[in-house]
Amino acid sequence: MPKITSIFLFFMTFSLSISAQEDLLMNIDGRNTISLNGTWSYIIDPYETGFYDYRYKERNENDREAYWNRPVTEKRSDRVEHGYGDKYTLQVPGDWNSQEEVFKYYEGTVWYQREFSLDELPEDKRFFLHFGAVNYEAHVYLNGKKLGSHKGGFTPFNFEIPRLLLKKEENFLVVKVDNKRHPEEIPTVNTDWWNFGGITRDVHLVTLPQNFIQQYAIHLTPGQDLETAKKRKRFDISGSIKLSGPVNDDSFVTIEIPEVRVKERFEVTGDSLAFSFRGKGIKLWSPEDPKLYEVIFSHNGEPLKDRIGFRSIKTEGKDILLNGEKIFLRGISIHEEIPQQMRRAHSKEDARQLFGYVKDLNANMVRLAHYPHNENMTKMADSLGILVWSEIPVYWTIDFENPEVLKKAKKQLSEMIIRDRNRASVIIWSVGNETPVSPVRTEFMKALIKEARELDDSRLISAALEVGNDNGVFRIDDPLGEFTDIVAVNEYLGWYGGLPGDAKTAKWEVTYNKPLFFSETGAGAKAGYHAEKETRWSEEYQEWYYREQVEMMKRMPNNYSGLSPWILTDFRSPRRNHPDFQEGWNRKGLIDNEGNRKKAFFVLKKYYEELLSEGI
Ligand code: GCB
Repeated sequence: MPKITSIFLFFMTFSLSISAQEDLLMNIDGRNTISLNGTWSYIIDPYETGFYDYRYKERNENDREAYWNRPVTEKRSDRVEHGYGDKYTLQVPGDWNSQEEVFKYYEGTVWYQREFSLDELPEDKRFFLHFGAVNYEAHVYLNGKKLGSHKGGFTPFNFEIPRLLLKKEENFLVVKVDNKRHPEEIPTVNTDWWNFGGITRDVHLVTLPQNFIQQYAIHLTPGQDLETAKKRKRFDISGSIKLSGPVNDDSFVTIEIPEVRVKERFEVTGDSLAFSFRGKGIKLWSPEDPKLYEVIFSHNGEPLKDRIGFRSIKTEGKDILLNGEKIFLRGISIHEEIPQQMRRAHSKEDARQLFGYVKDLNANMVRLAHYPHNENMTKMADSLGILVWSEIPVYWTIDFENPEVLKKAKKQLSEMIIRDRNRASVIIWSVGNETPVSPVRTEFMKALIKEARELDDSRLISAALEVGNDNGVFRIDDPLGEFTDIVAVNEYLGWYGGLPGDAKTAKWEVTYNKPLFFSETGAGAKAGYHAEKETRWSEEYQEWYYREQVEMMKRMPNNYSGLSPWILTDFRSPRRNHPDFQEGWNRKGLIDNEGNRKKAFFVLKKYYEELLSEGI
């Protein structure tokens, strides 16, 4: 091929790959991958010198001082003012804040760089770079070319690598990561958690055939007569498959569940398929028996395996029904943090630690606040039988007027749902937390709810709302409650206003005939600080708060369906600056930053134990 044509083709493929960013790959564990985790070099770049020239113009692609380019000097007189090396390194996955003192409070740009080689570079394959999450904005460059960029700190993304760009040896990979907060981003500038920056989750090179299964969703068909299905042990199963591109005639996808001898073959036209079939002998997934089946999707002889549980979740009037039976959510809220090491959680080991605490509490549910947590959490929840509330960081006062912000929220929502809609544990998608009531905000949130339902009609939708206190009467009448399946509220009676004892006389009124869930309640305590119960920050105060709350919960109207108090462990927050009790920690944890259980932990544990023994 003459040189000119190959260059032309190269740019064609390149521009195509940029527009294909939306094509998220899911089930990375089931694909053919090479891990790019490990030690990366970095440059800390608060002025963004690697990105802008001295006139503050974006550098052009071949600029030697662009930090995406390999710094080379050919002659002794050549000048280069940047470089990567062994002296400055960070571990991936991981936030940067916990890895080097210089990063503790850093918010800005850091360039990550590593090289990789491949054992083989088959002509008939396609290659993608997949990131579990980068907080917040990532620009990805390979061998001096930009593959694309992504915003959103807690959701996955991928870029295709144009074939001609990839080499067998010395691939020079650079990621510009920027965690600066902005008013028009999600979350916005104001939160109550640490803005951990960096490549916080796994990085993979994924090798795929020319046409492959990009995404799939599979679940019990909503709306079927579950009682009859359970009696007959024959369930309607349905879902969809999206291929990476349109197929020629006579193309098939097969779905197998070997344990129950399901093998279904579906013809595909175009690039997608909606399917349904009967599954005989399937045992439903539940917290008591979190049964998972190996499910194999195959296209062109390429199998893609997953472990999937089948269950139904819906509401009926004031109740939440799991597999047709009323369920009470004994929950706890969690941030994605390992407090002992002041870092973001990311690994299986981390998930094991957090779920160890959850199990010890006798909880059956977690609210993964306030953003989608890493995939190890939802996968482990699947195998442990823990129910999950998963949320996007539409938190407090984001810019509801701005249509661009709505687009960003929808994008994060869809990335969360596409990644996790085959996790039986996930029963609730939450579209936000404590957003201030106004018509524009309600329209914004309604648009998110609509989007969530379009992407997944097999789960419940919620949002954590606020509640007003009218002389001891707590009225839940936020107009958003009309559109969610569960009315969830955050409530802090006795911490933000009043004393814990005020819970004794509090009255609750809910405008909606829907399940009521307490998505937060909590009080701060410094572990090891003991005093009379009226003394703020003492373990006794927090214990008192929990005792009163539990008693109040027991008196709740009959639509009360569960709670996820705030919060499992103390967590880092720059808003929390009391010099003795906080020192940069939100102290509402039931467990402190060294893993010690505070007195209140045992109050909640006992309540959950009682509920359990009553079969609730
Ligand atoms: C809330 C927020 C949560 C905060 C918590 C607190 O209502 O939803 O993100 O951390 O209160 O501790 O004040």
